[in-house]
Amino acid sequence: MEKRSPSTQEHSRLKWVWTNLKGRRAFYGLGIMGSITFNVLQLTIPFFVAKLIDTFISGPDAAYNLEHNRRLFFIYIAAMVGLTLVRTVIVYATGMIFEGNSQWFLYRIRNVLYDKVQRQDMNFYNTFRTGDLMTRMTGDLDAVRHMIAWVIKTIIESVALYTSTMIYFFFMDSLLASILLVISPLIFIVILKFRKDVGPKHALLREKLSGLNTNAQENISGNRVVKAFAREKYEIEKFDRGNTEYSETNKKTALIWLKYYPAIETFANMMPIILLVIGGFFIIDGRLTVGEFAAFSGLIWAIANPMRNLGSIMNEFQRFKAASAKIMEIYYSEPKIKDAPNALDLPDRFKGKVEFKDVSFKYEDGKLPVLEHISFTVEPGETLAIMGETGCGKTSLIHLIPRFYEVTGGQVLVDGHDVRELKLHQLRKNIGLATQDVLLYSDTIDGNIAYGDEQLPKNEVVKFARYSAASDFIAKMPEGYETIIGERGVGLSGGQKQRISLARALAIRPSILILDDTTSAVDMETEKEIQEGLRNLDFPCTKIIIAQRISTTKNADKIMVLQNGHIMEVGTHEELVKKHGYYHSLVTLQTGEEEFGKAGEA
Ligand code: DGT
Ligand code: MG
Repeated sequence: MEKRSPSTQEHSRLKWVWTNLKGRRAFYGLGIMGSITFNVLQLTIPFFVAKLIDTFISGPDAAYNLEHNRRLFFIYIAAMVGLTLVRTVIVYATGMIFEGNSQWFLYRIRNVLYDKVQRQDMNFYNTFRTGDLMTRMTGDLDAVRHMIAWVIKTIIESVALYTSTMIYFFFMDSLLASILLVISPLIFIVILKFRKDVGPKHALLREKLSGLNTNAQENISGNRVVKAFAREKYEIEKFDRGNTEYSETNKKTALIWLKYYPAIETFANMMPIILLVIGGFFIIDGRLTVGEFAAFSGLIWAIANPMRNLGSIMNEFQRFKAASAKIMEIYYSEPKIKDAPNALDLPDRFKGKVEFKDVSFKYEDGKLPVLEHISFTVEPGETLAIMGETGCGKTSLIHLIPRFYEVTGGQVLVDGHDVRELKLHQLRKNIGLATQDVLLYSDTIDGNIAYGDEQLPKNEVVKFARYSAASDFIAKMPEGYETIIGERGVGLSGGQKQRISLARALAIRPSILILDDTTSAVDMETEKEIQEGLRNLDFPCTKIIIAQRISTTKNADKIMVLQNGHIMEVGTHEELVKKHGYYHSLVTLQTGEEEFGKAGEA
């Protein structure tokens, strides 16, 4: 899109607006027709005033007409009043149509954008910052709405008014009209220069706003870090700097118009002067009647004002251009990870076999591979524990199972099928994942646990809370399961949040349960309780558990130790202890010599 010429880009932007007005185009067209009509009707009063003057005041038969043609006089007056009333009704209706349509468009696009954002893959979220996405869905959308509600309407009004007035002028006196017309190209040259100046400023302004929003968003959601480090003053100053820059850029953008404004104003003001001088001579020559002169001067604003409007139209158009580019980027974005055209339709519940075949993986924006040549199999119902030092690739590995990222080599198979052949929705519905960073919604505890299955009855919610050793602390909360969790889980301890997130993962009765360090923040006693719960689930389930504690992993069917993206050791607790490798040293470290001795003998 970047490579296209500016004019084609604008063309496709407007086309995009038009495409999305589908279903409302006729209505929008009606608004446009209304705009044209009421602007042509602006000619009513000057037209009839000219008629009245020439027929009853200054024309050669004025005295006669005043005596014998009274009826005509009243017809003219009635026509003036009647058409003015009609015009008022059309103005009102047109305003309603444009406003209604723009709100309708806004509603529609906002939904599409939200839908697009929701369906994006992880890489998208790594690329776009939340504050920027929010700007797109609010400020940028409003700029587009303004285009539909105001800019297009004003352009049509200006063109209709200018053209109809000019045609009327040509009918009255083509020479005078031509002289007035000569000014117009000059104004256009100035406006085109203005456009060149102001365009980049709007793009910059939009970036600054997005930066400001991102800063605010990150600070609000990370307020506890700010407080912990007592960095409020620093953050306020940082925001103030951004705010000042934004405000300065805004001012500079507004000042650009002031640079061009005097030229436009001079040209626009020349019109009445030209009319006065040349029109005056024409009346003296008898070329122009007094009534016609009155019509010219009563309508001179109708050709000067559209020119004055060009500045703000151009300004708003450039704002639209910057904003719509940002919106269209999301609008046309497609997740890279999506269903294959011939994706398999498996039975709703998977068996839960997970297999990695020589898997390698590298993040799109990363330089080095994170995983290399990983092969293992977990049979349905088995438990695999994954261990390894921080940063060795554990989280990256498990994220390949629900296909959050695409492997760069090898295959990830679930129930014997490459995950790329499965329907994403089906695959993910079968996986219960408790992520390393717990994010709970500002909803009740009940609502959080039942997130994956809204129909879950209350007693089931309690059961899953019991599995994850959360039922006791929930029961002690003031409103039990109806307690509303604050944003990002304010009001709950880390271990409590982890347990609710575990209950949430269990509540969909997944055939594959993946826990990423989910019990790291709970005490040993509770951990034991959770282990017990996980062993006694009332549904079959393959478990893949990332943990650092031997107590969590030792009962697993298989323990896999990763190092630097490679499998270093794999086996049961007993096998690995005998191996005297990394796992062995972990056991020594965590359970002490004595315990290790016992384990070693077993
Ligand atoms: P942990 O949770 O601290 O125990 O560490 P792991 O084992 O879960 O590590 P993991 O898989 O999060 O990260 C492995 C490597 O990949 C590490 O060098 C950081 C890098 N990495 C993680 N996430 C991203 C990402 O979104 N983009 C890029 N470029 N690199 C990432
Ligand atoms: Mg991790």
